[in-house]
Amino acid sequence: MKTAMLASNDFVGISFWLISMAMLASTVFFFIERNSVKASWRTSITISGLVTGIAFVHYMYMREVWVSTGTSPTVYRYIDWLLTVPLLMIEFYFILSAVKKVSSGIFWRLLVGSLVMLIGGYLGEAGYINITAGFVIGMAGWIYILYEIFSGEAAKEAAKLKGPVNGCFNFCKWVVTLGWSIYPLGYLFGYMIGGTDEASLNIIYNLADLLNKTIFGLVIYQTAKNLTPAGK
Ligand SMILES: *C/C=C(C)/C=C/C=C(C)/C=C/C1=C(C)CCCC1(C)C
Repeated sequence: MKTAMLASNDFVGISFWLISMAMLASTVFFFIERNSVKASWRTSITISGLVTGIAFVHYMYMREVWVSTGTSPTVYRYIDWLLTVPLLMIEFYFILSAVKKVSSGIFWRLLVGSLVMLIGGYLGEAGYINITAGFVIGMAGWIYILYEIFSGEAAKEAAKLKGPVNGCFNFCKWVVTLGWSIYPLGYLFGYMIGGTDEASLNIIYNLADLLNKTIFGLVIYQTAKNLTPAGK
């Protein structure tokens, strides 16, 4: 039987602890640093802090579930995703609107696409709809947001920009493509074709979250900082 204390050989549990502290530290950092960047970038930094803050709270619960039961904290993960993923997606809108006027259609399409992706995945994982149907709906939502940032209006607006903002947009775009691909792969191997155990899946998800939430936010912060005049 498992105890409620972290065992020294429980590497999944240790990864939950490490990431929860990284999320806490990032949250404090983003909120404190928010005022050190130009006003037009502050919304983006606030959103980065909200993402890691929401993740921090969920990580506290997730690591508790893992350490005391040894099972995947799926419900907490999805609640976290439901809140943080749309926030991460609308960062693309705020990155663009920090430097130019862009249409709110970008904001709404990214928001709706990410919700379709998550609701499809959850309905499939929780057994409300067929597992494959959930995957297909989820993939459709993801492909839709990838379309928007690779070829849609957001992509066209970003292409007109040069320098650090364009670089930041592109970095974030590849995070959503490569870093995010880990989650549908986990769904595929975990529920549809088999091949992964819960322990490795959780370590992979935890490390992915570090890239997709913390490093994502740090790159936006770094860009904002670059564009803020010295001494501001
Ligand atoms: C911080 C948490 C993040 C960035 C979570 C992202 C989650 C996804 C990109 C999930 C995607 C899925 C699909 C594309 C299809 C199947 C179901 C999902 C929800 C696992």
